[in-house]
Amino acid sequence: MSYNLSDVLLKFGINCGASSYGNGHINDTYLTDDGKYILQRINGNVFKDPDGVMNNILEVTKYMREALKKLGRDYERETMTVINTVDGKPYYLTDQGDFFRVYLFISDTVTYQTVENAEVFYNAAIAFGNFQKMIADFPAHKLNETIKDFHNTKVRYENFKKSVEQNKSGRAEQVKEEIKFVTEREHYCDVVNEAIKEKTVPLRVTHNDTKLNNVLMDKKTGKGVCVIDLDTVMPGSLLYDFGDSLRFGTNTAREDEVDLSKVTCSLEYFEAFTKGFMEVMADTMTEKEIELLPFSAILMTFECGMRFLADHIDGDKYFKISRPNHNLDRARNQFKLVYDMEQKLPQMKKIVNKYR
Ligand code: ADP
Ligand code: GN1
Ligand code: MG
Repeated sequence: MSYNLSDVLLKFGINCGASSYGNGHINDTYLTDDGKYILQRINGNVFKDPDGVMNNILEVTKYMREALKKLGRDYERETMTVINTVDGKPYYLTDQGDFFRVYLFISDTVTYQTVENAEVFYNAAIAFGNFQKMIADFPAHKLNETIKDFHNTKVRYENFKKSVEQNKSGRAEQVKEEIKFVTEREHYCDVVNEAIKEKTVPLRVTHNDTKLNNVLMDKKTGKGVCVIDLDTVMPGSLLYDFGDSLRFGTNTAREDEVDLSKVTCSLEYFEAFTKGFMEVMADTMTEKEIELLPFSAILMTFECGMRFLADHIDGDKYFKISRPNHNLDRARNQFKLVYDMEQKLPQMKKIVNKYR
């Protein structure tokens, strides 16, 4: 569905055009021509409840704004600011059922699509750690579950098996090796679930999508400015945030690199992130959380690869693709990374122990 973006922006009282911006797999992001606002079309296939999503974002950003105000900090830079429509609503629902929202554009920042050096990743870890710390006491009951069982790996596994059984695209026969890679690792799926159940890993308010390009870094200082992409802020485990950052950031290649010899887990980057995250969070972490940090990197990479493979078998219904077999390439890439992390688990444990 294509929209006239100027018409959409008028709904927010903004008289301007806009063009594509950013690299997300789910939503469509645009920057207004005057450089002042970010416009986003939210993927209604993924986020079925616009009120639920926007309510979470409004509550969390309000909470952060108040905290930042008290600290005398720049709350228009360090948290997202939602711009209402002229009717006073936080989003605009189109006749086609899509919804758009607008944020203030946070200027003089950069986002990285890969880790360029260890310092970038260390700074990202501090930013994600601080975000987690800042919302630690946010009342979780105010949050809607915007995507049910988002990081429940067991449920993801069950859904994966359904995708294979249904085989909607007819592609399952061609990916037997990859399916086997997943089923051989079924035992991973319940490790964090069990720890949550037995309360050795506490439920916290977590971000749940801590890719490197979801933190804006200051152009001059390189330090984290603002954690963005708050659609999946929900109760979850700190292990999801830690693991997902490492999934993306320790990969020595892009997430969709097809030359798998380039895909390895950088222990240097693992250490940089661990150092930063532990500096901020170690004093609030339980023994079990610390113990599971290295495994969480494997788990989140495995889960993401399984989701890419399921979507390939479903016929590419969830993640945006820009070439044939894109989701299969992404899945193979993640599985190579899982394999490499499995080999490096002892070294990863040593690094965590160094910073505990
Ligand atoms: P997606 O859910 O599709 O990943 P994001 O919310 O992460 O969408 O936005 C995509 C990209 O747009 C980000 O990686 C970032 O570069 C940029 N971006 C998003 N919001 C802002 C903002 N308020 N200020 C500056 N840049 C932003
Ligand atoms: C999606 O929206 P984006 O590109 O930041 C996905 C994440 C995956 C990631 C893989 C809502 O993140 O869960 O880890 O792609 N977001 C959603 O790159 O499903
Ligand atoms: Mg994003």
